[in-house]
Amino acid sequence: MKFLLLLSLVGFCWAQYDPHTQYGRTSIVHLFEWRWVDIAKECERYLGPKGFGGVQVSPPNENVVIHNPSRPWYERYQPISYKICTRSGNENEFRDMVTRCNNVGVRIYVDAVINHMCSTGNAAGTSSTCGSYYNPNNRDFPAVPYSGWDFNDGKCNGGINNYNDANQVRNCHLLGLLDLALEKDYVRTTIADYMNNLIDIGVAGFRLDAAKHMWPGDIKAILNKLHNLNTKWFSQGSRPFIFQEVIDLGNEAIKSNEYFGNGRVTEFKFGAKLGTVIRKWNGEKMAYLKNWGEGWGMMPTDRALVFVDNHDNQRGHGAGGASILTFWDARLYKMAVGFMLAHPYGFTRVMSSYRWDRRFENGKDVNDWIGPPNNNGAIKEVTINADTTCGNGWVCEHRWRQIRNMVAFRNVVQSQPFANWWDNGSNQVAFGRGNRGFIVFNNDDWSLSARLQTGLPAGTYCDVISGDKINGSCTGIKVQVSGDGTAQFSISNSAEDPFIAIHAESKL
Ligand code: QV4
Ligand code: CA
Repeated sequence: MKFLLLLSLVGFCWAQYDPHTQYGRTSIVHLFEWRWVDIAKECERYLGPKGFGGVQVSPPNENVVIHNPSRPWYERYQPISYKICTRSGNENEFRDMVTRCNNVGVRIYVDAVINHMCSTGNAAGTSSTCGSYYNPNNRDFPAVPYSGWDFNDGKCNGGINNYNDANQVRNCHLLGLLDLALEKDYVRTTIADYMNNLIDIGVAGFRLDAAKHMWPGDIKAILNKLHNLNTKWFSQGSRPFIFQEVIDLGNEAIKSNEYFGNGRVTEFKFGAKLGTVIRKWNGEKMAYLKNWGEGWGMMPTDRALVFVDNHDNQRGHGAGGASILTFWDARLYKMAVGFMLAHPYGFTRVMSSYRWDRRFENGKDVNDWIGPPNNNGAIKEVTINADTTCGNGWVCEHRWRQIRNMVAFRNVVQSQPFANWWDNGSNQVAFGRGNRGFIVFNNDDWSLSARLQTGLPAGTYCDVISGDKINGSCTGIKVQVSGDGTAQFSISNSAEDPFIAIHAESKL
């Protein structure tokens, strides 16, 4: 009996770290600002067939409508109520998306904005995505309902001036956003009711927005109120997957590890450091990546949610600075995403963006606020071109051959150990994953030519970066692995994509 009890406890506490993706699916994609109807279609036509594990969706709850500037993406981080009613769609469309994605093995993770409501900068009224009335000045949100009692004004009614004062960071206004009193049971229950509605619909878990600004104990109290996942798609007793947005680059009072008890935590050092290495700034070189992961001062791999860029730092918000690689730096970006997906560290999230008219003044993009492609405020449909890329201004990085194929690579090498590291002491490196996969990078200004131990069985393999294995033949480079596991690699430094990846399922 004791063993069973232990098992259930381990199972219970373990689960917040488990994304509950279908077996063999190891990454999720952030379809930033997509409409629910488009996500449902993408699950069925692409994400399911291509082995994606799930989708992080933009906040589904009613938000403020900002007209100055005109409908910025960030209005969705200013809640008005917990009605599932935004520019991405209504509750029926949300339900339909969750059902259709789950039915093809693709999970849905909700961006939960539960630290705050809208900013004090908004005038009272009904300028909201579902028409609900609100008055930030007297903390009146009747569509929840929240009133003055439910906010932290008694503790702090100013901004966060000192990020080394944990009380300020948790109890004051992040960016002027009205801070909820999460120690109150009424507030905790109201938030849990919102999240439980989503859980009962069939979502697999949550991104907790601005988690650094919430006390870990308050988060835990809310999580303890959450239902188990819907047994229509998840096994009995499954707990919601939790990943908490905590930006910890090591220079503030608040540390990621304070949040480990609640679930996984976003590892922002990952993208910031990898961007610096791939850009070869500050004397960094890829040869130093031999001990990538905890060796670089990052959190334990089983607590980390990792990514190259996110919706904030791809446009200069949040953290990471100029080193962050994005789709705007396509060639280097593909290398960084390829490295992330091949390496065993962390649970991986791929970014999927929209283009906007960047305009730099004094080094800052003054158009960093621009929202998703739209027709007079209505988000545009994600159209799919004949070459499988996206139209209407959607970037669809997750559909780029190199990235899509590396998502599959990660699935094929799942649970295989990091192996057969090689480097030239500079920016030519290679490593494998057991006997299931191998990847080689040339980020030097000269060509790579080397015979390397791949760890793979003998045979002819299709390089999934330069092409695809289609009907048993390869549309790209072919790699011959000998009986001793070695293969000759040649990569020009001027190649379109100066890296090669092969794996057990790309064997011809
Ligand atoms: C302005 C002033 C404030 C003033 C306020 C008064 O800057 O000093 O008090 O007006 O009204 C937008 C504007 C911002 C404005 C604010 C409130 O950019 O200038 O404040 O609205 O009107 C996103 C955007 C923010 C945006 C916010 C709310 O990034 O620019 O603010 O949404 O619309 C820290 C946190 C981290 C956070 C990161 C951005 O630790 O948690 O900052 N990241 C998450 C999300 C992010 C989101 C929020 C948190 C807030 O990833 O997208 O901020 O929910 O690092
Ligand atoms: Ca707070």
